Amino acid sequence: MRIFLLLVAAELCWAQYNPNTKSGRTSIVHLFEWRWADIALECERYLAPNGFGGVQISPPNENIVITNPWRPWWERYQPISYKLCTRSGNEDEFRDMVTRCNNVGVYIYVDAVVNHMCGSAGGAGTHSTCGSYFNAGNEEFPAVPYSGWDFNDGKCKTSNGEIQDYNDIYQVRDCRLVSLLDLALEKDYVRSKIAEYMNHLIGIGVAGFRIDASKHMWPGDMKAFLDKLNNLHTKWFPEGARPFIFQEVIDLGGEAIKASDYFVNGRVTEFKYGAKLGTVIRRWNGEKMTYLKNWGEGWGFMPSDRALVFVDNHDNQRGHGAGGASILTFWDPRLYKMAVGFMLAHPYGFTRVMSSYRWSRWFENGKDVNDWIGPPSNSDGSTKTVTINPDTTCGNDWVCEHRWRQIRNMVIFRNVVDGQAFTNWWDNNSNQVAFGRGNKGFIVFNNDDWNLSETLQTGLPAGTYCDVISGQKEGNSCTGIQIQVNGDGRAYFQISNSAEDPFVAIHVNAKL
Ligand code: QV4
Ligand code: CA
Repeated sequence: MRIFLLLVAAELCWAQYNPNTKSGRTSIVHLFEWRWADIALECERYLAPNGFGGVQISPPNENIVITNPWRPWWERYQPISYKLCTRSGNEDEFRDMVTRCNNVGVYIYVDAVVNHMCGSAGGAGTHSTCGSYFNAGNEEFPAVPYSGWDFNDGKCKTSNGEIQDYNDIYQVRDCRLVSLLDLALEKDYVRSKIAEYMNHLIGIGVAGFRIDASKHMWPGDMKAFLDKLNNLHTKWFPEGARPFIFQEVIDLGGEAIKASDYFVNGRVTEFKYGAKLGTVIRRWNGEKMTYLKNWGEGWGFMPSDRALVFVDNHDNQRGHGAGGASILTFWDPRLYKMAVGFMLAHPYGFTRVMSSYRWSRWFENGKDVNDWIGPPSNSDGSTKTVTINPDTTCGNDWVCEHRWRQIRNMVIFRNVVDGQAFTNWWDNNSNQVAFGRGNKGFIVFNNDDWNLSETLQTGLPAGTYCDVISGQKEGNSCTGIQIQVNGDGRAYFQISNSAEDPFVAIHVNAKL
């Protein structure tokens, strides 16, 4: 009995920090702006067979339609109601996606935009993705319904009602973020409406939430609506399972609001991770890969079991949000693959892979003036489907980083080494480094301007392994480089600094 109670207690403690992914699946992918119908197919044809644990989706609730500029991606961060009706699809398509993904063990994580509704200059009318009437000037959203009483106007003390100073925690929580009408989350009515929306999603079968703009909500107000959430659907999840919560709080240090203020509610996005890793891989500011030896808490990051980590996200890959110029994205594919490879090999944090679309960047004075461009779309504004080319890459300008061989194979690597210690670190005091994960996997990087040629202790059993970066194991052979691990666990590695991908990764499931 006592042991049983202890187990129950352990389970409950883990609660909202537990991603709820199927055992042995350790990463999720953000399918930014994808249609629900395409996500359902992707779960079945690609994500499940390749060991992805879940999908972060774009906000599923009704949003304002913006035509100047033409249908920017960011219109989806301006809610009009909690009806499931967007460019990604309607409620039927949403339900079909959740059911089909869940049935193959790939779970859905919803981007919940609950700090605010649309911008103050949003106008009045039915220019919304489901045609619901609203009046931004009067703060009327009858499809929820919210009215003027449900917003923070009285509470905000700045001259124009906007956040002006990020060091004033009252402004950041009670004033408007870029004019977005700020909900009065201290009201039980507002909390209940938000919980009702989230419980509707839980009832359909989602596994958790990214909570947008968490920095702009009081942790206690968030706790109040999170405490109203139901347990997950028992068709797919264990009895008593709690929704996974990860809060978007950008804390690069130096602000009054800290990521740790939010640990009570769930995990938090660790924005230092991608900003620093980009700096190291780019070798800016005298950084070198040798310094990654104590990556993680050693770099001043939050505790690993509170962190949601990523190399780039939908904001900072186009200059929104935070992180700055160091952020690596698909636009720098060679360095990007190394960064994502490092992230997926390293035990720190719960990992999210980004999957983007291409847009025509246009820099003026160092800023991309096309950072607003929405997903690949038809002339009527509808989002284009994700087509799949014969070589498994995506068409219609969908980048599908998660389908790049190097990234997909590292998602599998992370699953294989799950739970194994960080071991056998080696470095050349510059930008050649290597490390293992117990006796399951080993990875070697050469980010220097000269060749790497080393015999290293891998910790792996003797045998012939397929490098999963230059190729992989197919049948009983390797499509890329082979690595011979000797009886003493040592293996010889040779990586040219001009290799297409200057890193090598081996694991026990890719052994001949
Ligand atoms: C503009 C001016 C205002 C002015 C207003 C008048 O900036 O000062 O009062 O016009 O109409 C868009 C426009 C923005 C515009 C605003 C309101 O870009 O110029 O205001 O709409 O019309 C995304 C985009 C934003 C976009 C927003 C809403 O990034 O550019 O604003 O969606 O459409 C901080 C936060 C963090 C946030 C990050 C971007 O702490 O929480 O900024 N990140 C999340 C999301 C992000 C999203 C939001 C929050 C808002 O990841 O994608 O913003 O939901 O760091
Ligand atoms: Ca707020």
